[in-house]
Amino acid sequence: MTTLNTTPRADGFRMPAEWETHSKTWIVWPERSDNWRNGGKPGQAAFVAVAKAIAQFEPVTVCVSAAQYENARARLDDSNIRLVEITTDDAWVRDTGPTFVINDSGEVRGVDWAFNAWGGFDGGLYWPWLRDDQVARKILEIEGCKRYRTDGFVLEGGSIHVDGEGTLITTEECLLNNNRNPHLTREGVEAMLREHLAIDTVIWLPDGLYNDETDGHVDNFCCYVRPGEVLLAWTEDQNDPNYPRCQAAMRVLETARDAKGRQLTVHKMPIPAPMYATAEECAGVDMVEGSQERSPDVRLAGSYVNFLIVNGGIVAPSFDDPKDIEACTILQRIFPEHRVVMVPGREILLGGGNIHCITQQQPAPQGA
Ligand code: KQY
Repeated sequence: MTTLNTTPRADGFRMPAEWETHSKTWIVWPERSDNWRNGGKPGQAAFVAVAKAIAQFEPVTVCVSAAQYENARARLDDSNIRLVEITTDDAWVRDTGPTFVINDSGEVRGVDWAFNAWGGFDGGLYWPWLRDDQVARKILEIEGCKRYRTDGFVLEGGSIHVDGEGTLITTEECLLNNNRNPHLTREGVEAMLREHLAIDTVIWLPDGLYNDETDGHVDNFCCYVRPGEVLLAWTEDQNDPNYPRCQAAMRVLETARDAKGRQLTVHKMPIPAPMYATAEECAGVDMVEGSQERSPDVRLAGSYVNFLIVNGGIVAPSFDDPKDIEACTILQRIFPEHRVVMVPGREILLGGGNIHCITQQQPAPQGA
């Protein structure tokens, strides 16, 4: 495999928007029992539902350990789902996989960001994380894609969203957190984003969703839906700890200009009613030193914004909440050319994220 010592921007590559055509979507099979309750079985069923929903629209590759290969192959009984054996620490390929970049000559390459399990020894969610830090390199090797490695610069794919036209949205809570790149200023972080994703404008939201264990990943809070238009998780309830976060984000988005000089249209997506793990669900998670402890007192960071755009479809979480129908209607209105498929998201939420967090799209070559 070739690791380049240039940057994507210098080589004429950019990160495409999620709605640009994909060649496939990647998923990693969940199995660690200190994150996924009951030995990972309910989580695996949830991931199967997501993989099959995506496979209606585009090919899916699932990375799985040798120990789980047989089980995963049997459960993922769909001719559009390929399995490859990869050792991982957990199952969040949005954050551990490569960020793919493309050029106009039909080439796809990947950025392999350094990964420290969402904060290393300062609030990170598990140790060791070496296998997860290797996931991007292994995927790029399987795909025969050239690689850019950002040794010393930590970033997770869930902490950024782009419009494919030079603008990126992120949160200060995550990218300026001391547990990611304490050696860099805001300008230093922006310089890395500019060079590796061909970004001209960074829009900084102050925070992500309340209690998001990733330190406020933007993909659980706000996303691009088309150039010049974003979808923001929203509550009108002043007693909800998300209220000031939503207000602060709205103030930024209302005054922002993107890389093309456009003002943004902001669509609102209601936040589902507060959700908590039950005592029984928490008891099903193995307790291991250094891993995230689960408690029925801690509100889960549930969000309908944590969906994936695929070729002709939207795969979004439902929560058995009356707002599920409204969320589906909003997504269908915003994406009239796509078919919205809702998949139960509670089990993935119990693990700490949702559909966008467990998927990584690989763009199709353009202009080839
Ligand atoms: O992107 C994400 N939401 C990852 C969350 C990791 C949670 C580990 N418990």
